[in-house]
Amino acid sequence: MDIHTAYLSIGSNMGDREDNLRKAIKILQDNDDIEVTGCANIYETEPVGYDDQPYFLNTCLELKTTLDPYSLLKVCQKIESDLHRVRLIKNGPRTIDLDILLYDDLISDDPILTIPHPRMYERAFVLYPLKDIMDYKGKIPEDKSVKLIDKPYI
Ligand code: PH2
Ligand code: MG
Ligand code: MG
Repeated sequence: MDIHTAYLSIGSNMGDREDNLRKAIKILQDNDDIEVTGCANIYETEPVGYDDQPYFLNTCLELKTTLDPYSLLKVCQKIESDLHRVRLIKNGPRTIDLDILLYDDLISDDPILTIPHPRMYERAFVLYPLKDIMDYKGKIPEDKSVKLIDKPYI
């Protein structure tokens, strides 16, 4: 079976934010079809889009997986529902959000799963952690604050 490389962005701004990130990572690590091969630092980030909500913790992961993109999306959505994510406001507070950023060099404009993630290059909260785990040489927007949480990860 082919092994693919995917990058995810994960974020939380409700409840124990760090614990939510760690729980999501653990569930991914426990999945037989996924190996977590890279973890970025955790950053505390100013909310983007809908401002009137708490700051997020964000990070990014590199995965090796035999799953196709839609199966990986299902895994991400199941983690979101298992960690009790409720959708109240678009772009609003959430216990956990897992977004697929990149999947090999796939380009897909399917509205169900657009890859690369359509807003990733506008978002410092994605690009800062992503730069920790991959060679990203592009510009990073500086309009919102992104602060490294100074703690060893995992
Ligand atoms: N996610 C959003 C909208 N805004 N802002 C930050 N800082 N971090 C996020 O993960 C985030 C956001 C929608 O998914
Ligand atoms: Mg998102
Ligand atoms: Mg999402």
